[in-house]
Amino acid sequence: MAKLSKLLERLRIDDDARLVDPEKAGTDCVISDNPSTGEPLMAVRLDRADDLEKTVQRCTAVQKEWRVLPAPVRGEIVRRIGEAFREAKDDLGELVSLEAGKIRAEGLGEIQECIDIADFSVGLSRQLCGSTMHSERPNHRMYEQWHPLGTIGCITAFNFPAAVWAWNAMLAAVCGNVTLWKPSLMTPLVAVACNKVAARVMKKQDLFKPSSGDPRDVFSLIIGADNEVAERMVADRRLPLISATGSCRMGRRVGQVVAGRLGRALLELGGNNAIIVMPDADMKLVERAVLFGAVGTAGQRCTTTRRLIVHESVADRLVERLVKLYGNITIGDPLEEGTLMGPLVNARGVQDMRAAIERAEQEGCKVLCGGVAGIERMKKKPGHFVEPTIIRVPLGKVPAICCEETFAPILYVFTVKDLDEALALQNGVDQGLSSAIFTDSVRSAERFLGHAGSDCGIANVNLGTSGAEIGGAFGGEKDTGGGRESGSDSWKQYMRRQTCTINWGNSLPLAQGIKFGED
Ligand code: UN1
Repeated sequence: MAKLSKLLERLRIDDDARLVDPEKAGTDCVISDNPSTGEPLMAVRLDRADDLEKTVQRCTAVQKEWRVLPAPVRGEIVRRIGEAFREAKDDLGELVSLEAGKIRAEGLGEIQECIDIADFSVGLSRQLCGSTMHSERPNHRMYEQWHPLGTIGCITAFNFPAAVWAWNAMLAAVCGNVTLWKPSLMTPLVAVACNKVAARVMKKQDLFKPSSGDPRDVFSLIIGADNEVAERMVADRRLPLISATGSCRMGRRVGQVVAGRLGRALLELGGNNAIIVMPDADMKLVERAVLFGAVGTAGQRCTTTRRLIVHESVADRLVERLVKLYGNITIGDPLEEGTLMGPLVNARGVQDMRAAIERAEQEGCKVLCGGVAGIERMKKKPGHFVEPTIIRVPLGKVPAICCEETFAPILYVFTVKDLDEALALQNGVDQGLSSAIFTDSVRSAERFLGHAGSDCGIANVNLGTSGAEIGGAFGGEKDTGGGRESGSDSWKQYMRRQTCTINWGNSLPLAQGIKFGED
């Protein structure tokens, strides 16, 4: 606890009015637990529907002024936020480890992702370009331009408690929008801390001084229960875009409600990502990629490798190697040097993992390591630890459980005869986020990348399914929701396109050569 108070002090959120001593917490609070110990870290006061209403009003007001600030000036402010994240990186990374259970390297990586997207957004602030077209009419000019949307509702999950907000908020900010962030109730402290980093910069800067309202409202935070806050946000017409990360079930609900009001939804939902291993693969690379992809973040990334689809000629040897490597993984305190796998986020995560393993066994699969026995062994430790698990699927079968996303370190191994079978298996699930093939054959790689290849939003050759850079557009197809966040031209989703035609002549010619009255 002393360690936590020091950390909160360094992050300068120790005196935040939202934070409450867990022992004094009432029903108006959510308790943030340390998944490594199962003990409360802190209680955080929940916002209610009327807080949401006031916040949306403040967002709407400040956005009216933020949108007319030149984009490069907005970029300069985002640059300073990126700098502030650089300064706070170690402490924020540690808080991510404490609250979400990620090992230190991954906690730091997450904050680096915030810094990277801030840098990307700074450059973007001078490149929000539209095209110019040639008009079919004489003395006419036609072009398109991009305007801000308004206030973006951003709903994030526990597993990337900082980065996914940053992907949305930094892009949204340079585009002239305000972001209203609703974080997961499992990671409210990271949200308070990240929000504070942005708020302090907004307060100190002298480039944006709105005549009404507070510049800090450009990055707004609402911490509340789903029925009280998220449901209302999703239905609120003042939020033209809802960007939501989470389960397919949650996304389906968000998508339907937002569509009902003809709003925009940017959905980043479940994955069921596979690595295909061909006989000509570099096995050293495969082993490393599988370890990071399947065991990293304790299997709690949406990009986690959940299925390994291996050519029959190399399957047994690879599985044997992996079982050996899994046996050497250090599981424990995420902040301790040498730990490779921290805990699952809560007891529910452990229950879900156990249930998935049991179902797999009922469906004829064989647990090669970890498993229910691993969960039992880990009960010796406090917190929500499990052992990473490899499960071999019987030949020619696709058990139903392997088609679901279980947010835990379970790797299902399939054996196939050729690339056709591998691709059919890989694409034969509802989710379509990330995919990878390991091969030294140009033909296999290109087939995997071709139109009849991987159906996922992300397709990698000789690298794993997780750990994408921010520069590319991030997201997936089918039940993954179709949204694209982060790099490339994802910014367009945060803006509205306007097609403009200017007549600088003395007559009014009509398009399609239509004659209407005189001229
Ligand atoms: C997520 O799990 O919601 O590609 C996002 C990755 C990370 C982002 C994951 N950069 O694994």
